[in-house]
Amino acid sequence: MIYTVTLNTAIDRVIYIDGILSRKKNNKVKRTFYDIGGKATHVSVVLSRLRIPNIATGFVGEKNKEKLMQLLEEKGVACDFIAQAGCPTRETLVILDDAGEGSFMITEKGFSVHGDTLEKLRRKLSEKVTEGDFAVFAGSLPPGLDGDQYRELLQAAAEKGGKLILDTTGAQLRSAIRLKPYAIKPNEDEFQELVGKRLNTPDEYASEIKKLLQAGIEYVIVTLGKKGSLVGHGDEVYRVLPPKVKEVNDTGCGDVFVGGFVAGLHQRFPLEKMIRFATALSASKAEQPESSAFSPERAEQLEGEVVIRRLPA
Ligand code: TA6
Repeated sequence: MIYTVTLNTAIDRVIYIDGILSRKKNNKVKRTFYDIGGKATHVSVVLSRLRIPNIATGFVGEKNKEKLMQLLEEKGVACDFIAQAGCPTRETLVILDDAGEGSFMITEKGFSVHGDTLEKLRRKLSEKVTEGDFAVFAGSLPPGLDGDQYRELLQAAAEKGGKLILDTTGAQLRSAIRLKPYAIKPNEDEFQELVGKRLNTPDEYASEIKKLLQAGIEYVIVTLGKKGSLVGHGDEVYRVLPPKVKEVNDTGCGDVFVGGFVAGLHQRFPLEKMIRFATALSASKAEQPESSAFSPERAEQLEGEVVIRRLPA
């Protein structure tokens, strides 16, 4: 089974502005709608669409829980969240305008998780995640959850042989590294923060990625936004260039990449196929207006346009 764990779930409110978003002006809304927010939930959306069994878990605020559950249900996601009474799930504003330069994402902090809520999730992960399972932890931590508590949750998911796939940042990524996760997916800033230095060339990235591979992490993936990614596995690091697409909404592209990667692992794709699949799926996401939408059919057309080069060149 694949478990996706979103500790700070969200409901995205996507707002399309007529014209260019400007200060000191009445910016008119062209179109607005709600979508699934929170990063690991998006991984579940990808897996569910591809008919790969998975369970989305994590924390939700009881107050507006039904709204998020309904959105997830519409996308066929099986949910098993821990709800905390008296709290709302946070809302994320995703604002797009006609500039075509990407979204503005404005996130709330989310609700503070109580000790008993945390313990319920720890126990669930400890009981459910077993040998051969994947546990995908993605997104920010809610307020009140510290690095040690985060590590306890990871340990609970890994104690019976569950493989950890992490899309996280800062101190929690640093402390999680000690648990030798199966895969990590920082973006370029997060990766530079992790290794504690500025990296200027793909070869400089490759040499730091190799150190982490040698330390026992199976896959080290550094996403570079529109510029693609760097993928390290075994003794090799690859520079991956994505296909060119007309970007409509970039929010969630990284999440869809992780979804494609996990789907590839589940289907035991060879590395090159897995990279092409995840990259093309993520590119197909950028063409869609919603946060959680993508197109497997379009991805199939785009796979051949993904360029993969071994590093150092
Ligand atoms: O990657 C997009 C997204 O998953 C949005 O749907 C949004 O809710 C946000 O990221 C949450 O990110 P955070 O890092 O705050 O957990």
